[in-house]
Amino acid sequence: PYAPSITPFAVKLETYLRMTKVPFMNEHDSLTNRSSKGKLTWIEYNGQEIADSEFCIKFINKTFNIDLDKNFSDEEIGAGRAIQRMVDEHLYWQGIDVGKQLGFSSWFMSLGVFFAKKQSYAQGVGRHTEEEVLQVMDEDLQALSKFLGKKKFMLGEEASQTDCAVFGILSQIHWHGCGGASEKFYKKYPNLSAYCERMKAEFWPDWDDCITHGGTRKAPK
Ligand SMILES: N[C@@H](CCC(=O)N[C@@H](CS)C(=O)NCC(=O)O)C(=O)O
Repeated sequence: PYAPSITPFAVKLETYLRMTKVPFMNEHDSLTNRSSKGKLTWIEYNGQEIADSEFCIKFINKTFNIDLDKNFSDEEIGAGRAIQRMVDEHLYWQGIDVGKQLGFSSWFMSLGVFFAKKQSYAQGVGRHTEEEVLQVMDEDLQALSKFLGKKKFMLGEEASQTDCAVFGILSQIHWHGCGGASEKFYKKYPNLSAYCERMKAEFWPDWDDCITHGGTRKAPK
């Protein structure tokens, strides 16, 4: 891979840890070592396991007394939450479904092929035609692009929790689009790719050490 993980939720969570400067150590065994909810990406703190990226973030906030929302208005916080839900619970599934249809040439690569078929059917997106899936994916990307506009981060000049979820998902299209349909749509929104590069520069200065360059080497970190 060309991003540190092929799961957007891992990129999201690690970006949050980096943003909040909470020390952490990665274990790259989540394909076999799942959370209590049976999904990838979870944390362990002093023997306590927390599943699901959003519950992990809540736990981190409470444990380390972190409040990244404090400088944002209620309206911004509300919009940020809606965007986080859109990318985690909606745009993600379009990616999974495109993965199912296009196999390795899409942003979720092998993961899409392994998990996608049954799950996306159960979720509902798997019942849409390919054209419909691509259309709603494009609409989500357009919404992100319009909301971001010329701002540095999703909610303004300061990065927020919302940016972690957005970057998690966009990192998969930006670095793992592999010429698939999602990449074609994504290219219509240059402010989103500038945003990805900005997030990478700000929170992942060691990015190159965290990736395997398409599986051609072991990531040094
Ligand atoms: N809501 C969860 C979603 C996690 C998730 O869907 N992870 C996917 C990988 S991207 C997974 O584990 N899929 C495998 C499965 O469902 O069996 C979170 O935010 O952590």
